[in-house]
Amino acid sequence: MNLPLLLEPPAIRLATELLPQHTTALARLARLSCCSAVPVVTVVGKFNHGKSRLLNELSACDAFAVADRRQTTQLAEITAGNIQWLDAPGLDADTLGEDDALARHACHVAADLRLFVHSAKEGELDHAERALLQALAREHADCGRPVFIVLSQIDQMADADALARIQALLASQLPGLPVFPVSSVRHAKGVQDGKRLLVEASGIPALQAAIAAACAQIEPLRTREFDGLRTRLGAALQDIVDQRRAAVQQLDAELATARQAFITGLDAVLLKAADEVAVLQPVPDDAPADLPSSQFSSGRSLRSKIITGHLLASAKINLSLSSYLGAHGVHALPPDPSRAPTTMDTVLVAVLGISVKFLDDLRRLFCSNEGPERLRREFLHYFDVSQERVQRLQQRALPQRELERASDAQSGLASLPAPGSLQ
Ligand SMILES: Nc1nc2c(ncn2[C@@H]2O[C@H](COP(=O)(O)OP(=O)(O)OP(=O)(O)O)[C@@H](O)[C@H]2O)c(=O)[nH]1
Ligand SMILES: [Mg+2]
Repeated sequence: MNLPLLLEPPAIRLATELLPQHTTALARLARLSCCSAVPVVTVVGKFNHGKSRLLNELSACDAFAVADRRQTTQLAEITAGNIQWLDAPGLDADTLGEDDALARHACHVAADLRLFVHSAKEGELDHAERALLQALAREHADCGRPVFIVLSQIDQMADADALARIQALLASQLPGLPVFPVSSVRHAKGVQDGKRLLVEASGIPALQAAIAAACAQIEPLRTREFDGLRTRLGAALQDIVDQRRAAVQQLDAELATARQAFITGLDAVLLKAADEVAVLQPVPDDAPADLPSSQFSSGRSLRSKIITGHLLASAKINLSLSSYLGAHGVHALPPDPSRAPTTMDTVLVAVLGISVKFLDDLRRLFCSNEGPERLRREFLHYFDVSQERVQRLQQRALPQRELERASDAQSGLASLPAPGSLQ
């Protein structure tokens, strides 16, 4: 049997992209949402510790291959006694290949009840076993999914004391998980020879009774696990929503502050320009500039002085406005394919140039109510569409998008069908 190809609900796919560290928990949640009524019991543990043989005894079918070497390398399953029994490939600390992925899927995603098998004759758990068992124990503590420790091959122990020692060791290493000492060999022999006491002494009936009790509770167990997982994963998505919302709010605040600072500074520049224009004198009509200087020297020089004053004021205003705009990232008009690139200087000269010759225009532009209002509106628009500003808005789009995706995933998880509702 290979990994089952289940169609994942879109919310699970989305949540997995956002929470890759919770891929297995999300796969389990999806599985719980559409699982069949039959409870799934999986054996896991190191190879050669007697998992397949134990399943043969528990299921009363000789369906699983047993050998004195690394045997099970694919998932094997049968349904017997209204239980789906899954035989996972033995874990091997030395190989982290596909077998381990299959074993992990079988015990973390597919199983309702996990039997962690450890051969009593091996003594203490090794590092890989401890890590696996701790992961299983965490899942049990978080969401109530049961884990039984099965101490297998107890007939191989020298005496009862040796068995008691290893049992006590396991209980101290993993308090809270039930430990079942069993011997599949004794059980098989007891059944074959009709020896009830040997069957009892094999520990298998006690394990079967505990499995049956857990399976009788499968619906509330699955519901509890489903609710627990959904709450935990929903909280992880909420963290993303909160973080991205804070990032978006921070960027919004920065954008608003920068815009307000631009407006305030621009108003100051426009006010200063208004002051410059306010003191300019009108060009006198009675002193034409083109008459010979000998006759009208005083009038001509006054007129040209006034015009020069207008030009200077205009150039000064132009300079202060363009350097203010440049300092705020408004260097050019936004690109428009229909016309040649337009720099801000060109615009300023165009806007202010017309007015240079006519003081009335200059005054309308800077000293009226509407003129500065129009300039403010136009320059603010150029500020809003300037390259730097647009780039900052794009930076905001990324957390905003993630925020929306996390909210979508949250509502998707909230509307997943509960276990049993699709049967
Ligand atoms: N003495 C004794 N031998 C056992 C017992 N259970 C299993 N064995 C033997 O241990 C060896 C391995 O058993 P398997 O059930 O194939 O072990 P496994 O854990 O499934 O191994 P992999 O499939 O390789 O992961 C076989 O030779 C079994 O006959 C037991 O309770 N007592
Ligand atoms: Mg096996």
